[in-house]
Amino acid sequence: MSQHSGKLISIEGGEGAGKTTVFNAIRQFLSDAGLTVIGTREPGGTEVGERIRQVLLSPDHRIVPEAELLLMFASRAQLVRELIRPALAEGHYVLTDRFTDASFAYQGGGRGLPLAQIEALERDFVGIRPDLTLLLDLGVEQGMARAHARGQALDRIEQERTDFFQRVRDTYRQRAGQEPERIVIIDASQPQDDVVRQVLAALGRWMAA
Ligand code: T5A
Repeated sequence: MSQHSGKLISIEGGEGAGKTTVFNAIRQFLSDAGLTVIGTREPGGTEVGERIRQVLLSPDHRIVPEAELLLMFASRAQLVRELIRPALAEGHYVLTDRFTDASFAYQGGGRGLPLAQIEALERDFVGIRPDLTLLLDLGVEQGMARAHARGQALDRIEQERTDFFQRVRDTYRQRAGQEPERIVIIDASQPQDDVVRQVLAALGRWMAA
């Protein structure tokens, strides 16, 4: 994976894990420290990527797992070249709501696509991994209850079954076990303020290291 002077931080987790609050808190924390932070999300983050996101999440489409994987990577390839690489080259912080770990968890763990295919796409079309990943870990039932409590219609992926989300969670946790230096597990079942406190403490430790 290539070198750069900026830092890429990703937030990951299952459905309803609370990424939105954590995203805003990290962004504020880094800005308060005088750093330039560019926030983005996946799938999406660019004009093309946001169009791809609409296709991916619309409940109106039936998308086969292979097409889903390639669309996630199409959005990511656009984001990396258009926004992430230039920002990192300028020495900025990039904060993203999801990145390639989500493809390993959802398309690999959830859909059962071969790991080697996802690794090849990552190597050939992404070429960077986050410097730090905060994994908001939450039981599947609790996450879905929160997603339902939002009162909005569920998107195409949120309509999946419990066993799909259990495999997603298991894959995220496995990856954290394999890369403990990069992926920090945060207990997202706690009250929101405690989750944010734990995230900012982990971020502060990482920045001081
Ligand atoms: N995807 C994505 C793939 O399959 N492969 C990929 O490669 C990529 C990049 C879109 C979907 O695409 C999939 C994963 C997703 O299914 P998304 O936009 O990140 O990804 O959408 P979601 O994960 O669906 O986002 P959610 O909005 O469901 O999750 P969040 O952001 O984690 O949840 P948030 O912050 O909105 O919180 C949900 C609710 O819970 C409450 C909040 O107030 C909110 O109402 N809440 C809490 N309640 C109690 N205690 C806490 N600690 C709480 N934290 C939040």
